[in-house]
Amino acid sequence: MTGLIAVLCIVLITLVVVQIGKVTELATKIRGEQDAQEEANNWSANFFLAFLFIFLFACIASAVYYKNDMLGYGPHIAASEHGPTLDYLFNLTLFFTGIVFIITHIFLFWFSYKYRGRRDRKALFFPHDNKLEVIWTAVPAIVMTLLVVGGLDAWNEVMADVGPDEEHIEIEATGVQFAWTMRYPGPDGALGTKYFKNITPINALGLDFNDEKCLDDIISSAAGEVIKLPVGKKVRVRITARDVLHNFDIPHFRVKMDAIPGLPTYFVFTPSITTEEYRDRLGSLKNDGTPMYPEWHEPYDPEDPESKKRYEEFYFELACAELCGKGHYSMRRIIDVVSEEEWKEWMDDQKSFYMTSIRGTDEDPHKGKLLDIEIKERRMDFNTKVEKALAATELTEKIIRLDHVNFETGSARLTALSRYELNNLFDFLNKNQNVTVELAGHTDNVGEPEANIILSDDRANAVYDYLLNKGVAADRMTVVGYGDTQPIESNDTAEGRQQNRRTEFKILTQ
Ligand SMILES: [Cu+2]
Repeated sequence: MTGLIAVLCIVLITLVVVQIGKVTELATKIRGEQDAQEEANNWSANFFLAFLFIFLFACIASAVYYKNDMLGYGPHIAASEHGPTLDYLFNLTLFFTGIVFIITHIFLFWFSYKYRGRRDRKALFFPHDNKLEVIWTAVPAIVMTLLVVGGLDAWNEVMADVGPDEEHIEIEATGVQFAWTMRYPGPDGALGTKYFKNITPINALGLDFNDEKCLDDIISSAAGEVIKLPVGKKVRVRITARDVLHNFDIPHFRVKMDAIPGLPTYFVFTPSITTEEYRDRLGSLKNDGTPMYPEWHEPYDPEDPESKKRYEEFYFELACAELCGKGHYSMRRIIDVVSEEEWKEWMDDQKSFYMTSIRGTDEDPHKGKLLDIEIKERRMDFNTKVEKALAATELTEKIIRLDHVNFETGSARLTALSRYELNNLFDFLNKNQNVTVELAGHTDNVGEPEANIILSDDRANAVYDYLLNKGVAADRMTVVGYGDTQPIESNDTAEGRQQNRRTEFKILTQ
């Protein structure tokens, strides 16, 4: 029905237009062709003049009106060290093209007005003029050369890579439909290698875990996770893509670079303003106490007038500036620039991807082996425990559980990895020759109590034998098998029973 009405409307409008045309034609014949032509020319000329003023006014007015929303103007100063260079270049280009833009429009429309067709005037034209040709070729050429040379200079400065020994933080951004996966180097400060053939559903970047540098790398890919960066520190971002073309864009930093599958690119920049400082800028007040930028003082949530103000919720943004698919918009990530101390604290809290998602799984090439870092950690852990026990006065506090000493199921055979903890114990006894210890075995309550006593005794003896072989004097160690008589947790749950199956040592003298 609506379609039919629309068609009818179009037909009627066409009829009206045709009729008007016929009437005008008749009127022209009555008044004479030339008069009508001249009248039409006058109308057009006036419209051209009106357009000139309205158009130029609208251009300038809109620029003034939207000034505070444009990068480089109002509150939006560049938040990186190279940013002002680019802003300057943009403004310089805008200055020259702006002049040309205004002059060209004035000439175009003013001439159309002034030299409109008249019966008593004949058009004058130059077929050729060398002087004019030279002027309007040379002037743009000189201006263009200046802009291009300035631009190349800025390009070389902005795109310079870090020097061989220059201090910087190397991070990696991988564009995937539809998210940015960020990788931080972890405590070793170096990103590990990756290879696309290693990609699995869990190992989405294809990290090579045989490369030690990969083991502490931190990965952040969830859209809600904040990307933290330290202020005043040079950051080099390796930019890659896993599927299609993406574009790594942080407008406030004036950072923008294509992310190309198979061709890594990079961008080096130094954040120069913290998020907090930028918020202060957006929320700044005039001398009379009114907001400098009122739009930033509106509630962040338009539905809730009590919510925080927009400037208080401001974050820098990472976007994808390439139309990479229909979920393209969801690649937005927020960036928080903080002080170096705060950044270090935050980094310390981040967990390595390998340790949280790969360690111990079938994808782990180090499965069944202890990593150097784990050995070191366990040793530190052990040393803190013995120091505490040596300092303690209560006898119960002198008992130390050997968390990493394990036996094969139902037997008194030490597992291969137990030696690390036993070596820690040996080192301790070796260093503290006055210390004598009781080695104690415990079991859960599964099975016959007598059998448990025997098993725990055998297990404690296995530890005794290990230490004896290493050279600890026999008279410094006593062995006790407690069986299931001293549970530390309830035997009703699997976890409780696991806690109860344990090997301990007690410092008797020191
Ligand atoms: Cu994208």
